[in-house]
Amino acid sequence: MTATPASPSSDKRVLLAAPRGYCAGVDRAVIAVEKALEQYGSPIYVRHEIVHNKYVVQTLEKKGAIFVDETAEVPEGSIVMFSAHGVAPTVHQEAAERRLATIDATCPLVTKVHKEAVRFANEDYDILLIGHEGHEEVIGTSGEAPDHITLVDGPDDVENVTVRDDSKVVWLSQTTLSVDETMETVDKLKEKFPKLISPPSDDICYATQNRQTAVKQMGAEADLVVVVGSKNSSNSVRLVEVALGAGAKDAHLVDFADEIDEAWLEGVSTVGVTSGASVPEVLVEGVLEWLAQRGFEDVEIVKAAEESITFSLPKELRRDLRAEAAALGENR
Ligand code: 0CJ
Ligand code: F3S
Repeated sequence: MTATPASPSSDKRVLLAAPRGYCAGVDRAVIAVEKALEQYGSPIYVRHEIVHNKYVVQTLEKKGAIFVDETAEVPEGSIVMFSAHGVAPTVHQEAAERRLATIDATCPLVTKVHKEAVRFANEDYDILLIGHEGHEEVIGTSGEAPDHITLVDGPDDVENVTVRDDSKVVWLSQTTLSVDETMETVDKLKEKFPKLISPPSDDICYATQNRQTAVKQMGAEADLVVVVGSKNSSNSVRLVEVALGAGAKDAHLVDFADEIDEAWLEGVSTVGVTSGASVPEVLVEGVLEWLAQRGFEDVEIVKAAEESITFSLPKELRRDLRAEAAALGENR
């Protein structure tokens, strides 16, 4: 009898980031659209993608949400919801002029930055807003104090920045930036404006920071990092950059498992997996299944932080849900 050699145990493994996926602001915004559809019926208009995720938008469209770019596209008298990224005050005015009922799903952590902008503008500071030009959140925050805010789009943009009075300058930022790149921008700004003051608390939110910390922890060990997220999702795109910066040999952003290229797996034994703050877990599960079918069945969690933060629903929605609950109680 000839002995069959034991098959070598697989060295293929997955490192799965924790935390990943939905943050408190996204969870609240997506539930707000679903609850609004239940409460008022379809259609509910949503100005801008509620969050930057293809699957979320497609799923809510099927349930009766209509996504528009501008408030002007919403029929007079309808309901419009504002996305998690926030809007400028002019958008609230336009909605009022069109007699629209509004539900504001702006993340409370974005609202916090808007309030900081208003406060520093009232004190006549020049505000250097670090962020990506054209991003919805930056447009909304800039709209709070357009005469006081100058956008700084990364370290290379610092040389172009001018201020009125360099003894009265503050920096603020978009919530979903790379922490390290933002600190590089701030250091350069401080060289140029030594009296520059910092925001009272972190503008880059807890969820952005934690997802970057987790991907950094796995980066050095990963031959490939798969980040689940959409191309227009700033925080998801940053995870790819952070993974590469932390030493991952390769990293890609995919919306769905079927976008993964088999060729990326050549010579790969460790695959890191994570997802942006706007990504439902079902999409990560799809990626894990796809990898398991190719021998990557072993999954180790790389845990960077515990998250327990939650936000209550937008106040307009809470008011109407409460009123309905009260009416139901009276009729019992
Ligand atoms: O701006 C936000 C309040 C973040 C929302 C969640 O992520 P996402 O992908 O919709 O938006 P970013 O492009 O800002 O990351
Ligand atoms: Fe808010 Fe941060 Fe999520 S700003 S929507 S908690 S990514």
